[in-house]
Amino acid sequence: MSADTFSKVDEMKAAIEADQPGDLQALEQFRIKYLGSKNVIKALFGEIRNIPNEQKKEYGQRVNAVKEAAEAKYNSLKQQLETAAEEAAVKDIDLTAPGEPIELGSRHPIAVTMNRIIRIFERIGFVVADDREIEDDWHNFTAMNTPEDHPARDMQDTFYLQNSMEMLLRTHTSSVQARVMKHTQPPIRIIAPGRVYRNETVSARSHCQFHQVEGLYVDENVSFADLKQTLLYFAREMFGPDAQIRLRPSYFPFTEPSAEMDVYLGTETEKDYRLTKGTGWLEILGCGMVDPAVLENCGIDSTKYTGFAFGMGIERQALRLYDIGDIRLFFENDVRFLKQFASTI
Ligand code: 2U9
Repeated sequence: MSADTFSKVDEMKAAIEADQPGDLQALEQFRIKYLGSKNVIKALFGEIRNIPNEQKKEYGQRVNAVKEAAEAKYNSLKQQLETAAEEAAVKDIDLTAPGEPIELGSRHPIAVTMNRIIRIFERIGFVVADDREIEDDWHNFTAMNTPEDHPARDMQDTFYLQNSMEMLLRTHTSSVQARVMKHTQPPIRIIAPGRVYRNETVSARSHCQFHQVEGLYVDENVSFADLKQTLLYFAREMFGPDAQIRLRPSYFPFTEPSAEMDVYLGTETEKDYRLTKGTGWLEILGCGMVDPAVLENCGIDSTKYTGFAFGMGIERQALRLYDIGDIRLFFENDVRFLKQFASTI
């Protein structure tokens, strides 16, 4: 009985030696058979209870040697076959073939328009400020002098985070400027470009997300004349050296006095006639002197400092610059649309 059992071990040993898996698939079958959780060597170990006590030790050692031989064979074949498979895979590669072409992208027309505006203000000393898009109610509304009952605070107009009227998607980048004022004393001369959100029905003319560039200048003796001259400079850089501007009185909670600025494009071309509804004047931004309450809210002494601020939407200017008919195209990421605006800025 025991001789018979010992010979089974020899047979297994011979079988393992004879087994020559030629590829990784066959090697996996080898692994399952000899080393897997239900492997055949386990049955040999099971036979140990039928072996006389004085032979148990030798039997155990021999079965162990079989197991080790299977493991060694598996490991060395694995390495050999993997190397062979890799070599076979690269053998057919034509190293002289040209690489896959990398598709070149182009700047988004909103980014191009925004960068143009940023460059213009950078030339006269404004520095870009950037901050979060998910804001708290204080920086977006309270600091900006927007009263509790102001319609902008309504859920109809602003996206609040679920279950919290404290956190929201910023409705303007003024919140960035409030944050800068809280940690910096004047002189402050910043522009805050970025994406903002309003709860509006999406149409060809308006969208629930859009981009703004806002500006802020706070120092001693900053006057409305400084505001007007800065904006005239901007209009001439953006629209050409002959550009004319006009300011119409307006109202914003965060500026006093406030105004809206129009640029004269004329009515000579059909496009300008259409854009300006026959008046020649195009409204491009809102502005005003920063309300002293806003300065105080952000820790700036309003008896010592004054400031001006302005804000403009980018989409409308980009629509005009590129003669695009529908604002939704800016947010659809259709490569056929975006490809048309190759630009380096
Ligand atoms: C601080 C104080 C005041 C920024 C300003 C406007 C006027 C304005 C609109 C233009 C089109 C928003 O994108 S739009 O819908 N903005 O008319 N924005 S004054 O006033 C500030 C900013 C920061 C600390």
